[in-house]
Order: sequence, then C-alpha cells, then structure tokens
Amino acid sequence: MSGGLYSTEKNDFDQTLDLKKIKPYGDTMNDGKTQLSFTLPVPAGDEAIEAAKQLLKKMGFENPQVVFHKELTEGYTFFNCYGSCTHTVDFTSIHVPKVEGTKWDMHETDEFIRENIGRPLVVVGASTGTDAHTVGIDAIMNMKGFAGHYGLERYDMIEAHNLGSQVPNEEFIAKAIELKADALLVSQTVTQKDVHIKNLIELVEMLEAEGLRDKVILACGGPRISHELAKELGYDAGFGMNTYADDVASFVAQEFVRRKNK
Ligand code: B12
Repeated sequence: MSGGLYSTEKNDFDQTLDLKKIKPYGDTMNDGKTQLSFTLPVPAGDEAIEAAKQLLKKMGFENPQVVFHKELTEGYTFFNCYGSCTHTVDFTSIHVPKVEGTKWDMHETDEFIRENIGRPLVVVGASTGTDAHTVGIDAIMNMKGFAGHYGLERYDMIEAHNLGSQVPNEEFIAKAIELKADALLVSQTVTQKDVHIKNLIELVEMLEAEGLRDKVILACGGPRISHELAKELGYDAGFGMNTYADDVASFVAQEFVRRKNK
C-alpha cells in the first residue's frame, strides 16, 4: 500500500530550515502558522468576524481563521485567530546589543568586590514615578531573591536599599545623595502611552542637572526594557525579563572597577 494514513513513505512536507528566511512553525517547517488575539471596537457578529479576517489578510496572513470570539462589553469584540504568515526574517543578520561583562553568582561577585574595591557598593533601587509594581525590583533586591537566585540584600559586599514603588524621581535622587549611592536601579513595568520612557528620561535629566549622572552607575529594568532602549535613554545598562540579581550585581561590580581603572 502506498500513500494514505498509514503510509511509511517519506513525507513530502517542507523540511528546509533557511535561517535567512525564517517564519513561524506550526505543524511543519515554514507553514507560517500563527496564533494571535486582538479586540475590535465593534459588536460581536458575522460582520465582526469578517472584519477580523480582512484585518488578518492585511497583516500578511493567508487562510485567516477566527477560532474564538466574545463581546467583552457592548460594542467591543475579542478574537482569537489563526493564519499563515507570509513574511520572513533573516535570522543571520540580527544583532541584539547586550550588557557587556561576565555573569557571576553571588559568591563570585562578592569576592570580586572584596578584592578589587575593598568596601561594599551602595546600591539604591526603586520602582519610580507612578509605577506601583514592586515584584520586579523586589525580585532583584530582596534577600530571598527570585527563582533560586539570591537578591542584592543577601550579598556581603553590597549595601542594598530598596525604596519600594511610586518613588518620585526627586525623592529617589535625594535618597541617592543621602546614602552616597554607587549605583541606582530603576524598575519600570507600566509602559502605557510610553510613561516609562518619559519617567526614565526625566531621571537622567535631573541627575545631569545635579551634576550626578557620571558619578553613579545607572541601570534600569522591567519586562519591556532592553539594553538597547536603556542605552538610548542615557542609562549604562538595561535588563529585561528573566534577569536576576546575579546579572545586575556582576555588571555593577565590573563597571565600577572599569571606571576606577580609567
Ligand atoms: C502583579 C501585577 C500588578 C499588581 C502589582 C503588585 C505589586 N506589589 O507589584 C497590581 C494589582 C497592584 C497591579 C496594578 C496595575 N497594573 Co499590573 N500587573 C501585574 C502582573 C499580573 C504581574 C507583574 C509581576 O509581578 N511580574 C513578576 C516580576 C518578577 O516580573 P517583572 O516585573 O518582569 O520583573 C523581572 C524583570 O522584568 C526584571 N526587572 C524588573 N525590574 C527591574 C529592575 C532592575 C534594575 C533590574 C536589573 C531588573 C528588573 O527582573 C525581574 C525578575 O526577573 C502583570 C501581568 C503579567 N503577568 O506580567 C500586570 C501588568 C504589569 N499590569 C498592568 C497594568 C496596566 C496595571 C495597572 C496600570 C492597571 C490599572 N489600570 O490600574 C495598575 C498599575 C497602577 C500603577 N500606578 O502602576 C499591565 C501593564 C501593561 C503595560 N505594558 O503598560 C500588565 C502587563 C497587565 C496587562 N497585561 O495589562 N498590577
């Protein structure tokens, strides 16, 4: 028997992996299968489904399908959709700027600071502006840390001060001066209407006005922060999702010594 459901013949699916032209993978290579969800400001119904499908086509998806939809509130419909992406990306040409340096664990960083700096580094952190999210900055600073990685408060050679959330930039800077901070860590979670960008820029401008910008190591972090964005905004480093105290502690220690040796 040849062909059919139980065929042992080699299948004729596309199995070509071309890193210069990658696209989403669903069942088989290069099928482009993608799931996405969005809300349209129209009442649920056949017209809403058709509108969602037309939109998917305009986004570059073939064979658009709406697999779930629900009116969220009067005049707003939520959709879960599938489609086959027609676009590709050249993976070989991608370059993502990353924080430079070696990532150490707590003991290695403590040892490095002890040997090369000889005193604890003062690190002040906060979730600044109107941002009420504390879990991110706590994950980095709290003694118990996050996902098995101790936080900065646990380090022998780091004096960590966590100011909490909704800390205005003026207050943050005043505390940094009072504590003679070597490094400032800012956490930003809310990015609606780019509020994080405005807040992060404001801090840099205020530090510059106080003549403090070059005297501190300045890093920011949050789920939608990248090193590239941080550098653009005038920060020394930026840390995104899945970062731990290890990452930022290693960076701060190495950056401090780099500057000292300059
Ligand atoms: C818990 C939570 C809350 C809690 C916060 C409680 C608290 N004490 O923190 C409460 C209920 C208060 C809350 C409120 C709001 N929230 Co909220 N919240 C969340 C939620 C569910 C989880 C966030 C979290 O704790 N993540 C876990 C931590 C560990 O991860 P993380 O923050 O990414 O941190 C890691 C890295 O980013 C990094 N990192 C973070 N900061 C820093 C700093 C430095 C220096 C470094 C090195 C690294 C670093 O390291 C951490 C560990 O790896 C998210 C949705 C989600 N699932 O993510 C929404 C979410 C963040 N919230 C959201 C919103 C909109 C709000 C509100 C504005 C809602 C409202 N309209 O009132 C308010 C905020 C009001 C305000 N003024 O800020 C949106 C943000 C959308 C956006 N991009 O702007 C989200 C994404 C939900 C959503 N999908 O809409 N929220």
